[in-house]
Amino acid sequence: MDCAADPAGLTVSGISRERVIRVGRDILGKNDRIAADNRARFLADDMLVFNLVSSPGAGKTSLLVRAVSELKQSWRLGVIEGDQQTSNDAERIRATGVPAIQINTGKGCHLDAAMVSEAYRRLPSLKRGILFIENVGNLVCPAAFDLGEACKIVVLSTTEGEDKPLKYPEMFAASSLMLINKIDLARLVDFDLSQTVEYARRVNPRIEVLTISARTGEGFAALYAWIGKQAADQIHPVVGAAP
Ligand SMILES: Nc1nc2c(ncn2[C@@H]2O[C@H](COP(=O)(O)OP(=O)(O)OP(=O)(O)O)[C@@H](O)[C@H]2O)c(=O)[nH]1
Ligand SMILES: [Mg+2]
Ligand SMILES: [Zn+2]
Repeated sequence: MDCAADPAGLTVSGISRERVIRVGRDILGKNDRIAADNRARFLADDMLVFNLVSSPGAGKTSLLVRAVSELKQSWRLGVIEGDQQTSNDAERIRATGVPAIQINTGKGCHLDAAMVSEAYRRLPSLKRGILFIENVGNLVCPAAFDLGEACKIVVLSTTEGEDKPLKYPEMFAASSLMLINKIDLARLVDFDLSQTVEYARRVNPRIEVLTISARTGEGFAALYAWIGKQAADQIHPVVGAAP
């Protein structure tokens, strides 16, 4: 059993359902304790931390490359990248001059709080800055693993179809912001924006929504304003006002 995100829903042949549930709960309980430690650490360091989640290829790294290139003028930034294999994504971030730590989860399908704790220790001091965590591309179990973040941002691209919030409700229910990426392709794929927003609000009435294109930069000013709003209560910009 690799992923214990929903122990009540798991079955493993040869092992009683009760034991599967108990093991799953133990894993999540341990994760929650480490996540609480991470959260305390981030608070002590005045850090604003976002956990980016999506299906593979929705555009998390592309939007982060654009965002950190622009936000680095005003904020101390760091990125933790999670993938099963390769350090491609961390290298894409480092090319912007922003520090990035790659975590390879191997057979694992999500980041957990212990992995983030270890990676955060390896980053340079980011006090009063912003840490972006790019989770493994997976719309299922990253929803259940708290990393100590301020909030989750779910990225949904226009090419994935409108019904993803209904099919993977846990992720959309756990997220504060839905970024609809690849809006430059919306017309090409007959993407129905209002239908997607309606589905997302059905599982999470409070979810905020922004449309962006990591390719063209459309919508990024609004994204930076949203980040600035989150930061206003928690931390102070390193240089001048938040963008
Ligand atoms: N047209 C278009 N393509 C995009 C956009 N954002 C990302 N892409 C493309 O989508 C593909 C996947 O982008 P990534 O940024 O690697 O996606 P990801 O979510 O980081 O992928 P994983 O880390 O593998 O889960 C790449 O070919 C990008 O060039 C966008 O806004 N518009
Ligand atoms: Mg990526
Ligand atoms: Zn998993």
